[in-house]
Amino acid sequence: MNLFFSVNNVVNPTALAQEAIDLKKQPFAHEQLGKHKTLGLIFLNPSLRTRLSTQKAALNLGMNVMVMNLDKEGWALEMRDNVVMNGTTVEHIKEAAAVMGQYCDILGIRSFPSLQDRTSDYNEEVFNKFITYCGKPVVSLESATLHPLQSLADLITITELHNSAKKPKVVLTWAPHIKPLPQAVANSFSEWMCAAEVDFVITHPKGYELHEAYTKGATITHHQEQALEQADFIYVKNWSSYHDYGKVIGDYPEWMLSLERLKNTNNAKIMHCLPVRRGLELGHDVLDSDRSLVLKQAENRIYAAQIVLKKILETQS
Ligand code: AN0
Ligand code: CP
Repeated sequence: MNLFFSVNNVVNPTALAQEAIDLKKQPFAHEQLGKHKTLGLIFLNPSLRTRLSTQKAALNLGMNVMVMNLDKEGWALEMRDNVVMNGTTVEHIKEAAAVMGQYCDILGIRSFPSLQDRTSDYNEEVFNKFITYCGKPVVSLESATLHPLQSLADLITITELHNSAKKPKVVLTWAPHIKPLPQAVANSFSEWMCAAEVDFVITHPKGYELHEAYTKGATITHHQEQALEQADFIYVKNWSSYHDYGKVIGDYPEWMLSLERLKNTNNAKIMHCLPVRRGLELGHDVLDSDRSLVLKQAENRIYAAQIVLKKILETQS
């Protein structure tokens, strides 16, 4: 593997999740693999889990890690080609990415969408420039459209907790938020679930339809109540509109889940990638109950990152 950007970079997502579960039992079994190898983690946006779990995963594999908050600590970057840089940008992505590629064996990059220019965001213009100019294997730490390490951790979590021979019913439900958030987590969870052995349902208010490239094979409904019936796992996430791009087109506070709203589910477990706004996106009662898997998901971010870094290191050695 030399790119981890989407589920399409993985031959068998179910098998990869299982390999991560095996790795979790012996996290230090491959600590020679990353010896004298350097991982660079480049952030253009904030992060808690991605930064720390990916760093820990690399340390478990014996790698060195360098972290750069490029948005705050780096020179202002120019992303456009062939412009006269007589404005506020100081350094071009061409040089910046190439330099970081010289210092690192693998690079991880977080770059959120603008939520202004849908074409640029969905063409992954920033992320693709990094790939082109750094010349090293790249792991997405969440790009404009996808968050594959999160989705792999989510698949690991569902695989660990599902305890019946029957396929689990997994529901992705839109949740309220006051700010426009990316579609990346929802797009990504959807494409991983469509590739996994689950019955997958997406529910959201009208106008919050995701780009259909990510939802092929999913059942999609505007009726949340109906979608939740007999659910085994419910994944809660807000996203802004794709069609009215980057807009919050309605508040829908009634879409927030509380324990009361879960009574027709199959004792469903509740998932969220975090960070979560309590009382707005998800009820305090749900987050504080044993139905919540949010901390397990966050823990599994380590093993998602570790199996991906292991695959890349194995390709290099
Ligand atoms: C980001 C998002 O929704 O994509 C990151 C989630 C991992 N969340 C926020 O900006 C609050
Ligand atoms: N879930 C997730 O990616 O969290 P961070 O934004 O804190 O990395």
